[in-house]
Formats: sequence, structure tokens, C-alpha cells
Amino acid sequence: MDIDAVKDALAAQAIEVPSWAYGNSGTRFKVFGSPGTPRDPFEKIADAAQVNLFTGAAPRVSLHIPWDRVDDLAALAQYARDLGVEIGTINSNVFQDDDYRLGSLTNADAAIRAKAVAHHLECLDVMRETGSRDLKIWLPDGTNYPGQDSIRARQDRLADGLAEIYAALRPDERLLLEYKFFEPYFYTTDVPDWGTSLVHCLELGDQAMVVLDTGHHAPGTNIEFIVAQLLRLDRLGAFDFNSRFYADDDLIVGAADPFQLFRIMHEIVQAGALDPAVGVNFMLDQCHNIEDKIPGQIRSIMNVQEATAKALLVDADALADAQVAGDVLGANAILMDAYATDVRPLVAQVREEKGLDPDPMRAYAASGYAERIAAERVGGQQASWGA
Ligand code: AFD
Ligand code: MN
Repeated sequence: MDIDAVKDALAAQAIEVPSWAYGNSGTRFKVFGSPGTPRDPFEKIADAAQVNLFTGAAPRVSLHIPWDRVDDLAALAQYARDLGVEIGTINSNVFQDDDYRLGSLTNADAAIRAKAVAHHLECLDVMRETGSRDLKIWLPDGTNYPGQDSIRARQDRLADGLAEIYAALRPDERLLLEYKFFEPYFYTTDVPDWGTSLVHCLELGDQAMVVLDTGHHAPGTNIEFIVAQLLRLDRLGAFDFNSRFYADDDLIVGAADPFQLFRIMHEIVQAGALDPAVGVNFMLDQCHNIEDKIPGQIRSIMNVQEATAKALLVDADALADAQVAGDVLGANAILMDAYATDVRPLVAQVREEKGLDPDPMRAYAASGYAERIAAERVGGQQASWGA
């Protein structure tokens, strides 16, 4: 790809940020607060808009319901547009209501299953009031002990509940089903892997897609293989980008394993899936437990941009020739040559050509926004993940 095409692709890249990244978060041991943390969805969107202001690559904010429910959702969406961003994916939440202790869509109690379906239909209403097109479903459902419930019956209940939700989709809407290999339950998870998500999506229809959260795999999993497979099947709806050292750590994407992020973006670029028309949503799903939230999000965007730039620099023709020729070392060297390239000057140049500061971290720090919100946002209840 010639360098102008690389720069055009980088200039057009859009990464969706999660509203919950701007609220307080932590672990089951402690949720740390910090000065200036938003107290409501409007302030979360104001902070997310800063990330887009300085990176030029974060034009959408994903909401989480009920955390981000407000009386006037249309006003929230307009507020976002006034700040230069839009509402993105709507995330359901069936992991914080006591009724879901033994499952939501998979619960043995039909009344609780109906309640979980109703919550997702409410999320569809939120999508329509905010101009969103994607409903993201992550089910915490699972069991802790062998014999606790029927593994098969839970799959059947899951299929029925998803079918009810899917039937309510409008033609331009999508149901994105996210998998996670464990947590909050530890014996079985009802959507534990990409295969289970894919099976249910195939059964539902063309508007059902898989969400690949990079922190949701067993250690050592080859994630880029899953990316390639789902792209071949046109069923990769979205990434939830983050980093992990041990489990679903929700750390800054690229911070733990930038080489893995590059290999993931290489599969995306090779499949032409960087093109927004392909429909893959590049979203962050992170929590900034100990670092400042807005800079943490800016760094995350920069890490994805740099991995993407490296992937765009892979000499695809030479790589294909080497692969066909069975030139193992030559093919590997072509990939590693791109990965070894310091793309920071290139990405900085793209920012400058967009009229942005080449160093968004420095520009944000110098803007005084952090000091302003710390001074203004006094009182009220800081947003958290409601655990
Ligand atoms: C939790 C889940 C999952 C989900 C996110 C937003 O593990 O990653 O996407 O919450 O609901 O992190
Ligand atoms: Mn996720």
C-alpha cells in the first residue's frame, strides 16, 4: 500500500470509546475515586469528547444501560453531537440485579428470563432514541458447581431468549453477542467462547455478530486466528479492545502485548476490514483503575493507531509471494519488518495534517481540562460501575 493510502486509512480510523471508562472503577477489593470524575452521563460524554478532540479518532461513545440512562436520551445524544461525537453501541446489563443470581436469559425461572428479554428490548428503545445501531449483549450467565443446572437446557433457554430479542431488531440494527471464558461464574459460562457465540449468531440470522473482547480468552489463545476465522464468515461485529496479563484485566489495549495487537490488526488489514463498510466496530472496553481516565483513553487510541499503522506497512505482495514459495524466514521477516518500524512520526504527521497536535497526550495535559473538571465537579456522586 503506498504511503498516502496508509495515511488516508489512518486518518479515517474510528475507535469507539466506552462511557464507563470515564467513571470510577477498580476490582472487587477497591474502587478508587479521582478528582473530576464524571457524576452523570453528560459529564462522561464531555470527557469522551476530549479524547476525540485531541486524537481525532474517537467519534463515538458506547453507552451502558442502566448506568447511562437519563430522562431525555435524545437530549443526551444531541449533547454528544454538539461536542463532536455520537452515541455508539448500547450495552445491556444483566449482571447487577439480584434476580439474575442464577442467570438471566438462561435462568430456569421463566419470569426471570422474561425480565432479561424485557431489559434488552428496553435497550433497543435506547438505541432508537440515541441513533445507535448496535445492541451489545454480554451475559454474565454461568454456574459455579457441576450439577447446578443443565448445561444443555441453558443453551436452549439462551437460544429462545436471543431469538425473542433478535425478532425485535429493525433491518438496520445488529445484535452483537460477546463471549467470555470465565467470570463472574467459574464452572460454566453460558457464552464462553467464540464458537458458542458464533453458533447462536448463525442460528439467529445475518444481523447477529460476534464480539471479540481481547481480554476474554484463556492464556495463550491465538486471538488473531479467531479474528481471521470470523472475518472469513463475515461474523466479526466488534472488538472490545483492552489488555490483560492474567484474566479480564481491562488494562490499556496494547500495553501488555503490542505485538499481539499488531497481529490482530494485520488480519484486519489483510481482510480489508479496516474499511468501515465491512462493519467491524473497533471499540475499547477498559477500566482505568489507577491511571487518569482521559489520558488513559488517549493512550489507548494511540496504541491502536500505531498497531494499525504497522499493519498497513506490511508489504502484502511480498508477503504473499514468500508464503506461496514456502519461504518461512522471508515471510516472517516481512511481517517483523513492518512491526519493527517506528510509526510514531507517521501517525504524528497524520494528526498534523488533520489539524491536530502531533502529541495528543501532551496537548491534553497542557489544555487545563483535567484541572478544570477537578475544580468544577465538586459534590454529587461520582459515576462508578455500580458494583
Ligand atoms: C465487563 C464484561 C464484558 C462487557 C463489559 C461491558 O466482562 O467485557 O463487554 O463489562 O458490559 O467488562
Ligand atoms: Mn467487553
